Parts: sequence; C-alpha cells; structure tokens
Amino acid sequence: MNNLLNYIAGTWQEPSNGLWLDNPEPATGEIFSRIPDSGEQDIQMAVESAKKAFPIWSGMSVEERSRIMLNIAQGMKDAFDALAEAESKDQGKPLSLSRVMDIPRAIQNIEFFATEIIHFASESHGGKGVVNYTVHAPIGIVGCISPWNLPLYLFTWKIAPALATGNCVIAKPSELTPFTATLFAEICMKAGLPDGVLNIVHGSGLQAGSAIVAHPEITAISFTGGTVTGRHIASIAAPMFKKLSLELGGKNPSIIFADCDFEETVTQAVRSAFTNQGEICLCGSRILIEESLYEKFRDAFIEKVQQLKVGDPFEAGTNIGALVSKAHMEKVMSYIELAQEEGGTILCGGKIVSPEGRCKNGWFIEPTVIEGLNNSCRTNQEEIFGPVVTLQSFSNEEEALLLANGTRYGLAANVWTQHLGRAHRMANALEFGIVWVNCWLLRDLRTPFGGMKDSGVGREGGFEVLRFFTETKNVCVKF
Ligand code: TXE
Repeated sequence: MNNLLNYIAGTWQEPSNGLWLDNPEPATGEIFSRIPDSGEQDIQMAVESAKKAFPIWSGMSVEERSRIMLNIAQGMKDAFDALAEAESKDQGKPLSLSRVMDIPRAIQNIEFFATEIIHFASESHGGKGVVNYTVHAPIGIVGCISPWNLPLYLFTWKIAPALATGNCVIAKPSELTPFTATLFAEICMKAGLPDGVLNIVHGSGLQAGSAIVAHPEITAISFTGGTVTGRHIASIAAPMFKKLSLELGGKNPSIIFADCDFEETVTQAVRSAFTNQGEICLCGSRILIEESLYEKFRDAFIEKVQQLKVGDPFEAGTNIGALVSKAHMEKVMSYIELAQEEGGTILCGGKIVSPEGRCKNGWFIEPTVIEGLNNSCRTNQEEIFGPVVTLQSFSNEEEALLLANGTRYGLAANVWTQHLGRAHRMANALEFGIVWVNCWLLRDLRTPFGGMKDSGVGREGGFEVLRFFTETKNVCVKF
C-alpha cells in the first residue's frame, strides 16, 4: 500500500492524528493508496511553515520566482509519463486524455503564470503636482482547494498565480484524487522551491478543507468545486472578510442553429458532452437544437455517441473511462432514473457498464442521451456531472435564449451558427461568464475564466487572477 504524505515545510509529514483515508482506483474499485486524514493541527503546521517562508518568497525578485517556477515546469515535463499515468489511475479518465489535456495543461499553467508575472504592471494616475501609483502586493498566506475532475490541471491553475504573485500557499487537492499533487510536491523539492512556500495538506473537505477556510491567518480562499460546498465556504469566509474566488458548477447549453457547419457541430457537441466522462464544469449537458434541424442532428449525434468506447482508461481506444467514485456513479444513475420519472426517453445508454477483465468492478456508465424533457425539470436544472445529456428543440433565437438562460447556473455556453450577426446577438444576451462560438474548450489563459449567477464569484486567469491574489494599495504623492 502506498501511503501518500503531506508536504509541509519542504518535508514529508504523516497526519498528526494518525488517521488515514483509503484511495481507490475508479477503474477497478481497488484501494491502491492511503492519504492523511489531516485536521486542524496539520493545517496549523502548514501555516507556521508558510509564515516563515513568506518573507523569503515575497522578498525575491519576480525574475527569481519566475525562474524557480520554470524549473518546476521543466520537472513536470521530465515526469510527464508518470504524471499522466498517475492521473488516469487516480481519476479514472482515459490515459490518452491525461496525455493530451490534463498534464500538458498543468505544465502550461505553471509556465504561463511564471512568465505572466514578469509583465504584470501597476497603474499610475498623474495630476497637477500629484502622482498616484498603485501597488499590487502579495496577500500573505492563501488557501487553494481544488476538485477531483481535473486534478493537477485545476490544482496548478490556482497555485501557479498564487505563487507567482509572491504568496505562500496551503493547498488541498481533493481527497478523491490526491496522487498527482503529491508527485508535484516531489518536483517542487527538486526544482528549488524554498521550504514552506507551498504546503500540500491531504484530507477530507469537512476536516482539512474546513480548517483551511476557517484559519484566521489564511486570508484568501480560491475554491473550485460544487455549488453547495461553495455556498458553505462563503458562509464561513465572508464574515471573516477573506478574499474569495469561487468557481462552481454549471448546466451549460450547447445551442445549435440550423445554419451551423453540421459535421463539425455534431463532432464538437459529442466532445463537449462526454469529454472526461462529462465530469467537467464546462461540459455542454443541455443540447438545444433548432426545430428544423432537430431530427437530423439527433440521429447523427446518437450514431457518434454509440461509437464511443467505454472501458479501461489504460486501453488505447477508450473514449470514456470510469466515474470518479462509487458514490458519484450512484448519483449519476439516480439522475438517469429521475429523468425517466420526469417523462424523458432514453435514446441511448442509461446503464452501468461492467467491462471484462481487470475493470469488472469499476465505476462505468454508458454515455446517455435523453429527449422529451422540458427545461424546468430537475434533470435539466441540476448539475449531473456525468456522461448524461438532454436534447431539446427551439423555434427561434428568442426561445433558444429563454431555454439557455433559464437556469440558476451561468458558467459556459456554446453557440453553433454560420450567421455572424446571430452569433454576436446570442453572445451578447447569454448570461454566462464564457461564451464559445463554433468551438468548445478552446482556452487562452490570458482570458477571464469563471461564471455568473450560481456558478461562482470572481474570475480566474490572465491578469484578473493576479489581482485576486494581491492586495491593492494606492500611494498618493504630492510634489
Ligand atoms: O465536490 P466538493 P463533490 C460539482 C459536481 C459534483 C458536485 C459534488 O456537480 O457532483 O459538485 O462534488 C473540498 N470546506 N463539482 O462533493 O465537495 C473537497 O475536499 C472546504 C463541480 O465531490 O465541492 C474537494 O477538495 N473544502 C466542480 C473540493 O472541496 C471542502 C468540480 C471539491 O469538493 C469542503 C467538482 C468544506 N466544507 C464537483 N467540503 C467544478 N466546478 O468543476 C468539500 N471540500
């Protein structure tokens, strides 16, 4: 059994309470490692170590910090295969996906913020005999809590800007997917990151996560996860006046007009629905199709979905791997049942899969497509976060907008049309933080990332996140 350890003050630490959590492999259901079930004491140790490291790290020039971060990125490139394999074993996603998406993007996150910080300028406002300049100073100790769907990808998406801006970090990866964060700590040690600058504490959300959120010396919290958890975190952190960045769930529409580039749209709608088993907050899970195209689109879509291969993440050719946990698989299955109770018809999928061989006890579900539901039912309103999508039709732009915006979420929408004016009209009226036109998950890390409504608070990415991870001070000088 592989015991993963906490990374505190540059050293490996067992949990102070001596308690451990099992970590199973989703594709087989077998427990292959254990992680510390950390609590307040471990978080306190991490805070002490971060406090010691802060003057050193924040006192370095941006060039020095950047150089160390680029060393980390190089270390990740050297460990590419090990990281990709660990991610798939721990999360259940196809190895091919870890190799083309998760690990390259995690490396890119570190490289991007290591270099962006060099170009982060502050503002100056001149007047008669007066000059104002604005300083963006590191906050101090910040907490980063990340989820299980894109483990290293979202872990680095938070800690890279936090570190680049000179903060010391207490980070907690999801207890369901702790592995690559631990490999990342090894890489940081070798890359020359000073001890205590990054502290990785494993454990449950309720114990370790809550201790981070409630700690008075951790003054900013960056969280990605479920909306319910986000609301709870806000209720603890907001009265303490902590800076808060919350990236929460989504119920994203893929809006398909009859004038779309048909083949490309079908291909991308399948990708947007089922990449990573549908476990991405950006997945298009409500597919809205213009009436005149509905049947043609539905048939072509189903044909492509039926070609997706569900199975062992390590087998070449697998498109859909295992869901992250048994509990999550059961949750997704309960939504498939609910959809039928609500009057939906399953066009394909809908069942648990038990692949032959080593994965027979894994947590797999067929890609599932449902039609015949109205927009207000629970299936179309609640985040399922699995390989399940619904199809609905609309008659015109106005109705498409009503359906698309008719949810409490507002993370990402994608629109498919060749009509330039319509694309802009839709983008203008959609109540979502991200609108993709004729594409999906095409990311430029300089752009703001985050959602409206119940999908979160604040924006990550680009200079927005560097502002989040710094305190802004204006200095006014009369001369
Ligand atoms: O995530 P949680 P869960 C959605 C998705 C999913 C649902 C629930 O719909 O089905 O959320 O997933 C930590 N204080 N998303 O329950 O609980 C936890 O340890 C501090 C969307 O697995 O939000 C983990 O590190 N931290 C999503 C992280 O929060 C707490 C990604 C996320 O776990 C905590 C994941 C607490 N009280 C799920 N409770 C997205 N936006 O991409 C938990 N945590």
